[in-house]
Formats: sequence, C-alpha cells, structure tokens
Amino acid sequence: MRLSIPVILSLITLGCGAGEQDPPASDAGTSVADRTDEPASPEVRGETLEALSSGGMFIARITPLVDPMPMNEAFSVSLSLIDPESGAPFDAYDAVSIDARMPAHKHGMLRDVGLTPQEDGSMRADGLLLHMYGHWELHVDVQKGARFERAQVSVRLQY
Ligand SMILES: [Cu+2]
Repeated sequence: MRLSIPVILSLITLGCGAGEQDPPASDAGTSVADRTDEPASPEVRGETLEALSSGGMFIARITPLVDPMPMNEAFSVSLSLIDPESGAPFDAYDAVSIDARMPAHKHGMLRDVGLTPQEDGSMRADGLLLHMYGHWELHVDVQKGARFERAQVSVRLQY
C-alpha cells in the first residue's frame, strides 16, 4: 500500500518535465489563480488559465472544475471575461463561445459546449471533452458588433 505513494510522486515529477525534485518551499504558492471574493468551495478546481484576447478587448479566465483535466471524459470549466483596463467583469459583448482544438492534428473537440451564466457573473461550460492526449488549445471567442476576438490558452494532457 505504501509503495503506491512514491510511484505516484515520480510520475508527477516526470509529467512536469523539469529536473527539480522538490520546488523550494518558499512562501506563497505558485498559483496565480484569482481568489478575489470566492467563498471556499467544496468543488475541486484546477489552476486558472488566463489569456488576453487577440485585440485586447477582454481577458478570459478559465478554471477547470476538475483537476487534472481528464482525457476522453466530459468535464466543466468556469469562464470569466474581464475588462483589461478596469479589471471589472466584461459583459459588453453580443456573443461568446468556448471551444478546443488540437493544432498539431488540425481537429477540434467534436462537440459544442454550452455556456450557462452564473450568479457571480461568470459562466459555466459543461461538456468539454478532450479525446486525445497531447497539446490542446482552449479558445474563447467573443463577438461585439463587427469585432471578433479570440483568447486562447494551451493545455497539455499527459499520460
Ligand atoms: Cu489529436
């Protein structure tokens, strides 16, 4: 039973690809996830991924509601759009969507993902499904009048 612990740890180390065994135990964590005024949630949440859109119209923050993101299994993320200048929630858009692609394989996610507005101003996307290991890009597309901008973050699904 005890044997499984070192095995798991070594897999994690390999998965990170870095040479360091133990990160220095300095203060604070490495996560830059925003913890604004969120209540403590029993829900598992992964690291928040953040990207500025192509034309600087908005920042997309994507927090997986599972950690790690699974392979070939539907999961959900929380999506927030932020105004880069004011830092306030960005809601002055006409349409928003989220999708995923594997650029190296030139294919997408094979399904559409609906977005459900949440009380805190974020959106919840259910039913994302990454059906292969490897490098994926999550796209958040926003249309505002004639403007169309995309924010994208990279995700690597590893064995
Ligand atoms: Cu692929």
